Amino acid sequence: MTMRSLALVLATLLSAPLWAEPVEVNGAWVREPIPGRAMSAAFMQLSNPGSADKVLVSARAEWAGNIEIHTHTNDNGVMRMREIESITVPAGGNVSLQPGGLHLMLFNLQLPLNAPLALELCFADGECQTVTADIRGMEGPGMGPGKGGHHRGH
Ligand SMILES: [Cu+2]
Repeated sequence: MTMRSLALVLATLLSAPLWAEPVEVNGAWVREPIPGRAMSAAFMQLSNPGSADKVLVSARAEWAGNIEIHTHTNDNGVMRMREIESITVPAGGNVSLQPGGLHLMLFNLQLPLNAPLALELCFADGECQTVTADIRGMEGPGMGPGKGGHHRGH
């Protein structure tokens, strides 16, 4: 076998869906807790390069006693949070966890928090992956619109 044909075989193997591709997580951050409160929220962009939907069902971290998946609903003009079972990241699509929308609710925080924070995300297919999150205040960067498609680092 020539080097060229070996390279072709390897390229074919590497592009084959031998395992589910992990969800790509960008820009994960945790809102700096209000002083005296052991509670906060985490936000991030999830994108799914694979050909199967990925369903986020739970998250855990050493620095948080409990983490719930939350969304906001507009209840006659009043924004309320409620717990949901899961977040589906569609095949080839992406989902934003952002203030005012989907988020991970963090309870029983071990204060003070120190970045980078390791956060484990677990999916319905049993796969878990660890991401790292920064800590940002309410006025932190990246909360405004218009940053779509700009991925900084991996
Ligand atoms: Cu919440």
